[in-house]
Amino acid sequence: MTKVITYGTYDMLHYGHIHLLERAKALGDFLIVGVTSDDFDKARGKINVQQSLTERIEAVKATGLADQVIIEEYEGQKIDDLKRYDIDIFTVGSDWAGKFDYLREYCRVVYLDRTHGISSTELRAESRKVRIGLVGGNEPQILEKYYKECKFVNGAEVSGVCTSNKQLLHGIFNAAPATNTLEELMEMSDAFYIISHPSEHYTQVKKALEHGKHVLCESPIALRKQEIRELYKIADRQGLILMDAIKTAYGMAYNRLLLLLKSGKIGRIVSVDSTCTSMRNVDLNDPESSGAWNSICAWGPTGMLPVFQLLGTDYEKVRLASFFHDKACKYDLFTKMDFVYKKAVASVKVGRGVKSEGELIISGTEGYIYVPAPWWNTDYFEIRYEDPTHNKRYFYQLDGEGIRYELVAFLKSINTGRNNTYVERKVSETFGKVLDKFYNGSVYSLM
Ligand code: C2G
Repeated sequence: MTKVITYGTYDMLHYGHIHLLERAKALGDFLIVGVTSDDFDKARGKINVQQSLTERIEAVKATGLADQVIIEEYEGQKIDDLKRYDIDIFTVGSDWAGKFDYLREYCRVVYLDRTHGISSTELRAESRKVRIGLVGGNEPQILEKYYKECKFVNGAEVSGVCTSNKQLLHGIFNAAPATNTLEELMEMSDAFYIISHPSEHYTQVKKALEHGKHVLCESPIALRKQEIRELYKIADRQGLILMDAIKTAYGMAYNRLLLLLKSGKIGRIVSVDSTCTSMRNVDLNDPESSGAWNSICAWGPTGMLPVFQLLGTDYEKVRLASFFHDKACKYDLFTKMDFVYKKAVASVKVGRGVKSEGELIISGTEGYIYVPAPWWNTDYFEIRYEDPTHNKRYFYQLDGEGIRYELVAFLKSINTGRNNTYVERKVSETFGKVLDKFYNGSVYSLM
């Protein structure tokens, strides 16, 4: 009996795939089809896959051509499979010609002609593009990153840019039309990514939603809990997607870390300590009028994210202490937030004018998690125990700092009408609760 194996994603299965499977089947007596797992696709840079693994497997099975379906989960698995299933022929489309010659050591390798004129990429692109308007303030770097990352996301198209920093428009965004106001951008866009100064978020997000546009807004989406609630209400009423943009929430390492912790890897969680600081783009002589974000807005949501996602949002008490730039107590160069829960504590240190080690430590009754600086941008973490021989290191892929996955989630939400955000609404509202306290002046001042 001649055993044949072939692999693929088989997203939105089309006649190119079927034609390949038919010829693969004809090469022997028994055909095994390896369908790539979602994680493996992400790791090899395929982030735009529309269907879930189960849907893709079902589609392959429905062709009636596969005698067995397996899942391809890791780099190098093909060699394992060839041995494990005693394969005679490995085959794949000619778009991979030469790439799998290293498998000749184990079996025959056949490249079959790729069918012209059809591909999953084209099928995905055919569904209507979402035109995203980018709205920025005075801090250009992040806006520029989103502009670049949009290019990697199937179905996203930058419609235009509006920012108060005019110089920026000429350097970076020469390919996208520039406008002066959000209103001008409204007509050309289906959705917005907003990273203007936090004091402008509420008005801009509200305006966009009222005009029927979906919004991905850099967190915090407003400075008051009530305002945040109101914005979500408008989005619900209008049937629109409103999402907090926190790229960290979409990183694979961060997500795996949450899952590991929830499965009890370090026992009961007793303390979460996170620190986020940066000095870039802050004119320390006059941070307010230079349009820089203060510490609690720039880093607060990211810093609080693991606290609320691990310990919940029902803390008993929070105490804030800030080191302010001036007596007006508006621009905090540094803030420390201490949360007390019924059965745990947390501390978050954020700084845009004070520097510290940007690490995340989660302490439990059996061990702790250590995420080295900059933890919010990580592809790696460690679980450490009293007995170091039990320590474990975890490595993951991080493309585009998580922004890419965030945009994919935003688009998926828009296309399916179901919010796929990784930042729960409760978490988003609780950022507002802490900000209320800060802006009400309930802060211990370190001046
Ligand atoms: N294919 C084809 N003609 C097309 C499109 C795809 O013959 N018009 C073939 C591909 O060459 C591949 C199979 O159909 O053999 C599945 O294609 P994809 O789903 O795009 O999967 P791919 O990314 O090529 O994965 O480990 C993964 C495999 O190496 C291939």
